[in-house]
Amino acid sequence: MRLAHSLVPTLKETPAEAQIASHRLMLRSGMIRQTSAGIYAWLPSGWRVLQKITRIVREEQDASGSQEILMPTIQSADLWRASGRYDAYGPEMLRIRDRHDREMLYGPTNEEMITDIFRQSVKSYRELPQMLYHIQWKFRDEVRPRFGVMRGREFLMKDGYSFDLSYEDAVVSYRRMMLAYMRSFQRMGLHAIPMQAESGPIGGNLSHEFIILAPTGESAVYYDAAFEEQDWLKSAFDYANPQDLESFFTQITTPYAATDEKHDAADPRWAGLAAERRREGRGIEVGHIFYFGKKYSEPMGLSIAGPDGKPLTPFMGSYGIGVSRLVGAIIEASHDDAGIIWPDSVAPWAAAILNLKQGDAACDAMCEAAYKALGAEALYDDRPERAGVKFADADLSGHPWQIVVGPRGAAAGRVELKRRASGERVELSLEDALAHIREGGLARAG
Ligand code: P5A
Repeated sequence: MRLAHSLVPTLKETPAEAQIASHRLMLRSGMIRQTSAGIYAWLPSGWRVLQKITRIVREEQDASGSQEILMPTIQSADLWRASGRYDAYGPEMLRIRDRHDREMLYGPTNEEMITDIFRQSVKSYRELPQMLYHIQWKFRDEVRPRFGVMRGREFLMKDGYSFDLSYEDAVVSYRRMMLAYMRSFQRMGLHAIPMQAESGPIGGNLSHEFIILAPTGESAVYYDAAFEEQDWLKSAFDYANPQDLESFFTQITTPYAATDEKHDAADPRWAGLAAERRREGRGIEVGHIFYFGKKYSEPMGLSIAGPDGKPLTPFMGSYGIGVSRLVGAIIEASHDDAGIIWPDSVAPWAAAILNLKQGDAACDAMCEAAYKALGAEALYDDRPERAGVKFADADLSGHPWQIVVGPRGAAAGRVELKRRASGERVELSLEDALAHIREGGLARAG
């Protein structure tokens, strides 16, 4: 993308309303703009990050065997009456009336809707197990929307739902999702910890939150130091193998980790832990999974024919990832005083090309060549701005690589390549710079 004619409205000043780094940096780097309290428009760079996160989530969901669908944002109140949650959900639900005075709502989650779709179409035990997901906007009229996209009113969620014939099978589905979640977060450069959690308004008795440690996180958390040391994904686990899933689940849930609502100082795994291995901190909840058995399938009359012809009520679970919240969480985990430091996998563009002297024939030619070679993964800063402004904006926006083209270097056929994360810079030919970006490291530069 050429920056001169793009909507990337960076700000020099720190917006007064932003209390935490990610919110500040998202506003300052022009990723989002608030349109109402807790409701945001995603501008080009923010939207690109959101799409990259979405793509990772989708790839891991598909790999785990979950089927992608798309359900509407608007739901009928009747569905929620059938499950008994319509009144229980309270003022967080945005209730709407259509022109026929029918009660509708903007979905805060989709357990009822998916159960309804399932009960209309699935009739036999032979069709189970199944797992379905969608990536769709949700609305929760939060009392205190804050921290930008971290606690918005409208936000993007990946929500998945599992249907199984028995409790044992449902546990396998739950573990499969836990593995898919850990792989997704790892690909985004995040270190997530699955913690025993309360199930709240979703219900059920087995629940884990996926927490990214950050001092600005909203949840207080307690965990074993093992989570700072071990790479739980170092062995290969196969989604299709229940023993693999069990072994993964056992390894990752054996050390103690709990959010404050579930924290139990008397739990032997905590009480018996050496003081220097106990960790207390704060974290951001980027995902939450639930097993709730027949909580929705029973009251909503989801019944299928079992092997003996008798009706059978499926055991269900639901699985959520805060896709838009992740944008903020990744920034909380990866920034410095100058701005964002994007992990390569979710950066809006792999590289920024900084033309330090717009109009200089050698600079322009070299920048155009770089832009052509990198295609959609490049942001070309072709604005008629001073070099200092371009440097500051590139650091603020966090592009993993910067290709800096100045008149002296360009005349000699050289560019400067900067790695945002380490600050390392080297001068080399454009070809070598492009090769380093493609190979993903300055380490091999020589
Ligand atoms: C699981 C999927 C559910 O809603 N039903 C379908 C279950 N779980 S949850 O924990 O309530 O939400 C899932 C994830 O969504 C993110 N999230 C939010 N993100 C931004 N702003 C909000 N107001 C917000 N509320 C929830 C969290 O990451 C949460 O883990």
